[in-house]
Amino acid sequence: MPFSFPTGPARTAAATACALVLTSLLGCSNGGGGGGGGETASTAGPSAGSGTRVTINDFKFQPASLAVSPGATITVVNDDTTTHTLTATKGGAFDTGDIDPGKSATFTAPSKPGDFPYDCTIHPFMKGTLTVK
Ligand SMILES: [Cu+2]
Repeated sequence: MPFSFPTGPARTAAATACALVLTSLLGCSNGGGGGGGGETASTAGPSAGSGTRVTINDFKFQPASLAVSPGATITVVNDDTTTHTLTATKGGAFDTGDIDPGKSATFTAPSKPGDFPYDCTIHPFMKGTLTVK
């Protein structure tokens, strides 16, 4: 019995301190997380959307020039009626391999900044440039 008396208030104080710490932690993580999340979302937003997508149509890469972040995943959609590839012209930096009509493929952008010209190995006149920045 005598033990519960000192422990009670001590506990309450501890709980209050905990609650305060939790509140400030939550406040911190909410602010930081919100800001960070916003930045991540705004970076990933365009990346996940049209920004990291190349569509092949009428023997053309669209857009022909694309700027992405290092290591970004790029989706290549073959909207044409024949098989195409999207292949880096130097160093084998990336290569989707054959993409059948109506299919899509993904590749990973190089991790170092620079301009990476690419073409279609089946139709070498098809050209584009991937800029990593
Ligand atoms: Cu082609």
